[in-house]
Amino acid sequence: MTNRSANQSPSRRRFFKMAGGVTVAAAGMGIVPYPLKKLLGPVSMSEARAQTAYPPDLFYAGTDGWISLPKSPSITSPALGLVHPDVLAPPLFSTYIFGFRNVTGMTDTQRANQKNKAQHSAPMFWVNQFNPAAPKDFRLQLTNLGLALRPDLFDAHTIHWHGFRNVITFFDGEPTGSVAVTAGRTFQYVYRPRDPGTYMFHCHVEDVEHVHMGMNGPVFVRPLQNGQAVGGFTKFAYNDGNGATGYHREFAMFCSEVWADSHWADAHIQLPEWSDYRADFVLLNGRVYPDTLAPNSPLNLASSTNSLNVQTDQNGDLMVTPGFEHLQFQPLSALVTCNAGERVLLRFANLGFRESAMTLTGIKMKIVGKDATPMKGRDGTDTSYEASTVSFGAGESVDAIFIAPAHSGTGAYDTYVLYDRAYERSNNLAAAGTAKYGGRRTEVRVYPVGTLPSQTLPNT
Ligand SMILES: [Cu+2]
Repeated sequence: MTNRSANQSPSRRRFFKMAGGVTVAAAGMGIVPYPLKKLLGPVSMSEARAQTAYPPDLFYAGTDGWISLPKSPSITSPALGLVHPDVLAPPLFSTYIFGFRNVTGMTDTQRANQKNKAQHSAPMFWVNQFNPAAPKDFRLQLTNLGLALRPDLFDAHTIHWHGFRNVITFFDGEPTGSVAVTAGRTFQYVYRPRDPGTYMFHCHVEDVEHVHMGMNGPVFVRPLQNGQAVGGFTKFAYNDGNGATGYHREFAMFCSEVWADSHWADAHIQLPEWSDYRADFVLLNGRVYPDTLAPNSPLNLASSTNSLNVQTDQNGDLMVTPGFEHLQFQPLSALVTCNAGERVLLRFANLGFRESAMTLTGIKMKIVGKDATPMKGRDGTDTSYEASTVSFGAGESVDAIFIAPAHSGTGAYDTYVLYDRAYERSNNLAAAGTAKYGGRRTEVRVYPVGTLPSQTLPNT
C-alpha cells in the first residue's frame, strides 16, 4: 500500500510517467468519429490504468447477508407460505440478501469479517462533477468476499453505475463488456463524472438476481455550481445558472423490492421462477414502514466525505442505534426533517422492477430533474412542473424539490406523509387495518423556522 493521499490529484505528467512515458489509445477508440471523441473525452487506457494504482476514495465489498422485514403474525397471507421469515435466518432477521458494504479504511481482518454481513440498500455515495480546472477522478475499489451461505455459488460481482457516461467501457461493470470481480479478488473503478444529477448503482452479474437480492443503492453527482452563491443558494441539484434547483436539505429516496420466494430460494439452493415475480415487500432506503422512520445507524461524521459512513466496532461490524438492533444491516433512514420555509431536494431512484408512484400529501413537489437531466428544453425552456405524485419506472430517477410550509404552531413538528400510491397492494400483504406493517411509506416532519441546524450530510 502506498502512502499517497486519496485526495491527491495526480498530474497528467505523472500518469505518463507511471505508464512508462507511452500513451496508448484505448482499444477501439481509434474508430470513434472525432465529434463523439470530443464529447466523450475518453481517457487513454494507460491513463486509466495509472489511476488504478492510486488508493481508492471508497472501498466497497460484495457479499451475502441478512436483513429484517416484518414478521408480524398479522402477515398471514398464504402467498408468503413457508418462505418468510426464512428458517435459516439468524435471530432478529428474516431475509437472505446479496449486498455491498463500505469497508474503507478497514484492516484486512476487519474486512474479511464482513463476509455474510452485507447491507441493503447499498451504501450511498456522492461525487463532485469533474472540474477541468482541478482534475480529480473518483476511484471506487470493489472486493468480492464471497457468499458465506452459498460457497457453491462462486458468483462474481461488479459495480455498474446506471445511466453513467463512462470514459471507457472497462469501468462499466456490465460483465460481458467489461470485467467482473470474482471471489477473493479486488478491482478499482475510475469515474470522471461530467453530468450532475441523481443516479443509482448495482451489481450487473446475473443482474435480475443480484439486483433483486439487494446489490443496489443510490449515488449522485454534485454540480460544479455548488459553493457559488446563485439565487440565494449555495447547494444545487444542477448547474442551473439561476438557483432554480437550489436547496437547503437533500434526502435520497431509494426504491427497491423483495420477492420473498426468490430470497428464500437463493438461501435454500433452489432456483426461483422469475416469471412468478411478485413484490411482497416494497422498500424505501432498504426499510419498510414504520422502520423507515427509525434513525440512521450511528454515523462516523469525520469520514463521511463521499458517503454516509456508519460507525463500526473493532471487528469492523456495523454499529446500530439501541432499540433498532434488527436494522443493523439496513442503516439508512427515510425520515425527512426540515424547518418551515426551507427548500428540500428529494432524490428518488428506483431499482425495483415495478413503477413507483410517490405521493407527498399536502405539499406540492417541483420536478426539476429526471434521469440525471435538468428539466430544460433544448432551447433552454424551463420544463419543470409541480405535482403531488411523481411516477418513475425501474432504473429511473427523479429530482423533486418542495418548500416546507409554515409550521402550524401546534406540537414540535407538523407531519406530512410521503408514500407509494400502490400502498394498499404493497403493504407487505398485511391484512386490512394492519397498516402498521406497511411498505413504502415515510414522513416529512416540518419544524418551526430555525429549529434544526443546517444540514451537512444528505439524509441527516
Ligand atoms: Cu453481484
